[in-house]
Amino acid sequence: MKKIISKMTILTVASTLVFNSLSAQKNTGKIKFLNRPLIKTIYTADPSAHVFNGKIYIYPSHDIDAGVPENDNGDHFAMRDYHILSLDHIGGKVTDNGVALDINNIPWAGKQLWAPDAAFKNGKYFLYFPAKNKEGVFQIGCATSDKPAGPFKANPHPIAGSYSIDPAVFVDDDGSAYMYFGGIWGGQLQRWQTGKYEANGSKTDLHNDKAPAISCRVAKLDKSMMEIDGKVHNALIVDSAGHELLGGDHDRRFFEGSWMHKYKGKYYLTYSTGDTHFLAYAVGSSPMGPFVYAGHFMQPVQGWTTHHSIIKFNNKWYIFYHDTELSGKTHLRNVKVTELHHLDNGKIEMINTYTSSDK
Ligand code: FUB
Repeated sequence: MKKIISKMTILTVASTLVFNSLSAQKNTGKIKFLNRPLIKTIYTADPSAHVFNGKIYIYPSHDIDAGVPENDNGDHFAMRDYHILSLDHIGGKVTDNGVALDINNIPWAGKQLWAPDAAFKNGKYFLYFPAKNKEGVFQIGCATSDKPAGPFKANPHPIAGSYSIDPAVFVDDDGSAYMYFGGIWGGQLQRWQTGKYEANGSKTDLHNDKAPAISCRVAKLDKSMMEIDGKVHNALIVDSAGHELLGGDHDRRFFEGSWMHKYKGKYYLTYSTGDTHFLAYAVGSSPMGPFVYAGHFMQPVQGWTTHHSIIKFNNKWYIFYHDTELSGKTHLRNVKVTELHHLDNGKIEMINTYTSSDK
């Protein structure tokens, strides 16, 4: 127990030091944010971006101050609806397309509409979203529309076999669709280790240092795009020797917020390391994994952690992410975008979301 507490203390102190040093640098005017918020009229987070009909659509969480006290489980992230943003090109005007889906119109959902994603197939748009059901257990729902910005109509039940949070749907070149999902701690993934929800299961999975880290889940979607086809698998992240990353490997292990993109025939699984605040990536030859850990590609942002997506638009790659520039509060975030660079050796260039004003 002592060991756990001291480890947590070290982690907390380390992240506080990073945060404080960034704040100090900001206060002295030495560094600036690399990018400005894409929209300032509402708080937005967890931006899942897609290119539909030549336009960029962003499917974010819509952060609100719901008056729920902050706690360890993230109950203060009490979002109630989704707004979809759109823009014609990077740097162009960002449109808030209004409410696309409200929690009152999701029959099974109780609370907390967290990070969504979207996909398009056979003339239909699909919105995938996590919410706590009426029993307080996160599951993933699907809603459909004939327009990319909605409004979306929710299916009456969550996707059978889905659980936890942060769905990211990837449609491969052959039309096969895969859903990556899961997040530990407040996202409850650690409570699904037996295949059933263990209400009294581990709170975080941050203390099983010697066991393989709980990994992101991946499942193939069926032709309807609204159901899982077959089994849910672990998207294994291994080191260069083929060993699964361990729970105590906080700098590299999966925590939440996965995304998939394909580059030069390889599958790049990108994700947040959570309590150590990095974005990391692992590369595989199949969308189901395993994925070999390849490094970090984004430094910590202002806020507790970030959540991202990656798209190719007009032959350039972009990453959408969030920080807390507008509010300074962890639950009131704002989405941003910056260019992402793939290097010739298959690596992704590191992004620092702060920039020196001297540059
Ligand atoms: O927005 C709520 C949660 O915070 C998301 O589901 C996580 O990825 C984190 O960004």
